[in-house]
Amino acid sequence: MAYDQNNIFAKILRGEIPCVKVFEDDNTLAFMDVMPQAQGHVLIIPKEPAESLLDLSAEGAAAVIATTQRVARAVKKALDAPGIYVMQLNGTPAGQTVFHVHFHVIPRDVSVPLKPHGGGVVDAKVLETVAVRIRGSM
Ligand code: DGP
Repeated sequence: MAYDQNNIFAKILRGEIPCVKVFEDDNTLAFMDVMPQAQGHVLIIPKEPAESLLDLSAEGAAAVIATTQRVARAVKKALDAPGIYVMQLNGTPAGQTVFHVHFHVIPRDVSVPLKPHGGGVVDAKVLETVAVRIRGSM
């Protein structure tokens, strides 16, 4: 399948729809997931157009994993998370719903059940209160 330039993350990268940004550099962007599975759920994407990890260049993969590690450390610190779940889905059968490759960073605490994937939408103002703490820990 050809990369769809109109997928939602391509629109976010072009600034056509808003996101609550956590981090950006020349090759990657990190922003709050609007359907968080836990408080502090962040998505990390390469700027390179690639549907899945299997389509991404080695350079793009290196850049996105470096930012994922950086964000994971910041999320752990900001939210005092006992554990960090890193999730990455490729293809509809694996559960991928947005076809621009992305990594999920999700804080985990055994006493807090993980919310469903693609569940309820959280207001940007609420996400911003968490993002501010994560940005301050980077
Ligand atoms: P996946 O199923 O792995 O492709 O995850 C897609 C994630 O993207 C899912 O957790 C919900 C999130 N998401 C969907 N639409 C938007 C959006 O418009 N903005 C943001 N920030 N996240 C979105």
